[in-house]
Amino acid sequence: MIVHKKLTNGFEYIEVKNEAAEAKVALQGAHLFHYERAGEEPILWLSEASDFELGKAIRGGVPICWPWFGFNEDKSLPQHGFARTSLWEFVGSDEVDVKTTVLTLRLTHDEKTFQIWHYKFLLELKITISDKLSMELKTTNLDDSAFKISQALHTYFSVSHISETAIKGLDKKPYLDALTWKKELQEGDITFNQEVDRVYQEVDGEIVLGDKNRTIHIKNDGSSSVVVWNPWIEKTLRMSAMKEDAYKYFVCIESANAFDNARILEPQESHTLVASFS
Ligand code: TA6
Repeated sequence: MIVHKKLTNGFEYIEVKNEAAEAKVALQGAHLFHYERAGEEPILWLSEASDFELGKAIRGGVPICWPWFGFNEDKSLPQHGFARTSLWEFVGSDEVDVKTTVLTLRLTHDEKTFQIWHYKFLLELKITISDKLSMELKTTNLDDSAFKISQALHTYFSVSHISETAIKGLDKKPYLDALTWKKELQEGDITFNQEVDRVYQEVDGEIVLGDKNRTIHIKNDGSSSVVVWNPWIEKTLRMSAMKEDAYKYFVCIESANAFDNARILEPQESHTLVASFS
């Protein structure tokens, strides 16, 4: 079942239910903000304090950071780009079988995007909702000049408690610590007892997120960086749309091409970033 919903303030989203899972995707940002397998707790975290307002990014789910990840050199431009606050077009849906639904959304250049970024592009997102969730973000350069993109599927995973959370699969991987801007090497699993904001590089295999109740397997393709972020106590108090204890209940593991892994696309060239969670 696919239902197109609209809030009184004009905010629109698509609700999907099939025998394996349910999901909700906002047209603003093609932002998946709910995904739950039948009979299980939601996999994505969504802030109780999040706004569903045009022009403001939803806090939680899977914001799409594009065409840049993090800050732009021009500090007047929005952090993490404009895709997450732009209105996407809902292209269509395919109920492949009783347990699998595919949604397609797209964003292309217009006068608004030209004010922020001077290139012609097509950005397409395919979301497969089943007992596994998969997201494919395809960028096509429609311009006469090459352009550079960095990007992330900035997934907020819900966890039982951050102190019971461990991430496997990044042992011995180099990372840039975004708190100190130093290059470091991961030793063992990642656990949390303070703020963590790291961009892991040269990532190729599966990443496994475990907490007290469950294990989630994350596979990425077309991506060699993974961002791991939890704001901990102090930063949470300064974040928009987060309650003061929010940091306890999520961790971001982001399927990315960031910093050294930014991609240059020649005219007519495409690149696809894929993330899947099971
Ligand atoms: O991906 C980690 C990060 O870049 C952090 O530095 C943190 O600020 C976060 O993203 C959230 O950014 P936002 O713009 O959504 O507040």
